[in-house]
Parts: sequence; structure tokens; C-alpha cells
Amino acid sequence: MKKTSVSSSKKSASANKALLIKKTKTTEKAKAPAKINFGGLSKELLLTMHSHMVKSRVLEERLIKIYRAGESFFWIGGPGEEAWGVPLGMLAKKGQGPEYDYLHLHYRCSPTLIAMGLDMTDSIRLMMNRATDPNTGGRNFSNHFVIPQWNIAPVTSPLEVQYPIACGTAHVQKRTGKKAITIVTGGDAGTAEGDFASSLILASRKGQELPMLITVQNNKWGISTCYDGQHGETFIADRARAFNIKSQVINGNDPVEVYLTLKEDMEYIRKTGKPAFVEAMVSRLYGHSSASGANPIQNEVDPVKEFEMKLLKAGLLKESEAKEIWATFEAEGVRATETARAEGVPTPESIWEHTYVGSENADWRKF
Ligand SMILES: Cc1ncc(C[n+]2csc(CCOP(=O)(O)OP(=O)(O)O)c2C)c(N)n1
Ligand SMILES: [Mg+2]
Repeated sequence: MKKTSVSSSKKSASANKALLIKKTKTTEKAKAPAKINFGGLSKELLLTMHSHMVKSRVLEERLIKIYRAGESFFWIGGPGEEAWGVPLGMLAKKGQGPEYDYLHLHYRCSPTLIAMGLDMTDSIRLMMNRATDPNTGGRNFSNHFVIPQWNIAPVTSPLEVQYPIACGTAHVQKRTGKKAITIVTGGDAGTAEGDFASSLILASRKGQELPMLITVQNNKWGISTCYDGQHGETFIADRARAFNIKSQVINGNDPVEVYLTLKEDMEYIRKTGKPAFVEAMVSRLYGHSSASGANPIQNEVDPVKEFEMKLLKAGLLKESEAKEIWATFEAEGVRATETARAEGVPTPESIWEHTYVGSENADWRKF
């Protein structure tokens, strides 16, 4: 009897212990970080990428709010290209002159510039056409940057002209021989322009190859024209392959894949002096521009949310930390808007500035 009782109390004690272990295991299991492959990138680098991506998204959504409030005429920008643009900006060798990388970007380049250190206020000054806009003195559209100190060539409204222009800076860099490269970005539809084909020829001539990272962000749309009806080739990257250019298609919504690809390609270009081509499949989260409504598009992958979810699941980021990151950038965006709002617009006479060196004879009425 005693034996039984001892054994039964032992049994219940061990059952309790088992229950406890099971409970702890279940709680631990719920909290246990998921094993996610981040390609060997450090936690610090992953969190920096995330922070830039959030900042860029918050900035773009602020620009859209400014447009909706009637405080600007037009919006076009980069929400949906954060996973592509941020690693690109982080990897570029920033500085002025041919010993640093040149960037010939297009109008969805805000993530790249945020990663390079762009101040939100300067983007908003451009959006609100303020005279204080350091890019154009308040004379151009949103996201049409030009930052000579960082080798950011002027973003052009005519599509694709940046590609052959980029061959020019790459040519100078080839002569300088300092392992600096030229980077060019653009959309899928624009590759129908002859300028794009010309750049592939100029970049790849045997013995005269150019140190260029040629890229296309394929969001499958050119305003309202879809990719499938417009392209005979399966991938745009296939066209680069025909010129013997190292070429690949990647998931531009995954910042880890983008970072690793670009790092490898940039090292290849710096080492060999030859071009490389990347086609990145990306999202277009708010449609083409304010001309098409700038409303969220539901069936597109949101690269910022996807990456944030992965970091949370892997235990590299806490829910509360993520909330704070978003809130901090929101507050920064509000302050930046208030600053820009209080500043003046360009004077009529300033239209003649920067037309010719020293503005001499710039006003045709004085000829
Ligand atoms: C030479 C030229 N042709 C047409 C236009 C009008 N336009 C502006 S954006 C755009 C669509 C571009 O699509 P894509 O190159 O895929 O870039 P995305 O806007 O999708 O990033 C067009 C046709 C232009 N700006 N320049
Ligand atoms: Mg497109």
C-alpha cells in the first residue's frame, strides 16, 4: 500500500514535472526564434537595412500626404523599391569625383539616397518646390535629385537617357583606374528606348569594356502598359547576356538577396573593369505616380513589411522596437514638412540661374 502510495505520489510528481516541462517547452516554442537564412549578414547590418527601408517608406508616404493636401503639384517615387534601393545605397562608394562611384538614378531612387544619408527635409523641399531645395532650387518634380557632392547625376524626366550618359562617367573612371564604378538604374518599360540598347553596346566593346553596374527595376509596368504585351524577350537581362555582360535576374523585394548580389557584382566590376547587369523584380506599391492616383495597390508584395516580419520571427527585432522606429521617422517627417512649409518658393528671376556658367546672357530678353 505504502509502496503504491509512494509510487503514486512519485508518479504524480513526475507527471507534474512532465507537465511543467511540457508547458515551459510550449511557451519556449512559441517564443523560440525561427531559423531564417539571412545569407550570413550580421544583425547590425540587417537592422541598419531595415531602418533605412522604414525611413524611406515613411518619407514617401509623407510626400503622398503632401500631394493630397494640395501642397505640391505632382508625386512620383519609390515605395516598393526599398529592398532594392537601400542595399544599393549602402554599398556605393560615396564621394565626389571619378575616384568615387557615380550614380545615374531614376525617379524611384529615394531608398538609395536615404541609405546614403539624404535628409528628409531636402526631399520635402524638392517636393514642395521650395527655393531652399538644394537639388534644383525648387524647380523640378519630387525625387528628381542631383547631389554633386555624392556623384548623384541629375535624375531626368525623359526616360532612359541616363544609360548612355552613365557610359560617359564610366569611361572617365576607366581612365582614372581607381576601381570606382558607375551605377545606373531605370525601369523595365524604358528599356524599349534606343538609349538603353546603345548603353549595352558602349559598355561591352571587347577590350574597351566599361566599369558599370547596369540595372533595371522591373515592376512589370510602364504607367498602364503591362510588361507581358510589350517584350519579346523573356527577361531584360537576356539582352545584356547577348553582349557577354555578366547578367542575372533577382528578387528585388528581398534585401538580403539584393545585398549579396550587388556586393559580388560590385567587387567583380572593380576587379575586372568590366560591366555587370542586374534585373531586379520589384513592386510598385502606390501605382505609377499621383497621375494614376497614388493609392496603395493591394496585390503587390510589400518588401518593408516582409523584411520586418522576418526580423521579428527570427528574434532580431522586437515588436516594440519596430513600432518605435516607425514612430521616430514619422515624427521626423512631420518636423521636416513644417520646416519646408515655412520656407519660400523661388523668385521669378531665379528661372535664369544655372542656365549658363555665371548666368551670363541667360535671359534671352537681354540679348
Ligand atoms: C522618353 C520618354 N518617353 C515617355 C515618357 C513618359 N513616361 C514617364 S514614366 C513612363 C513609364 C516608365 O516605365 P518604366 O520604365 O517601367 O519605369 P517605372 O515608372 O515603371 O518605374 C513613361 C512612358 C518619358 N518620361 N520619357
Ligand atoms: Mg516599370
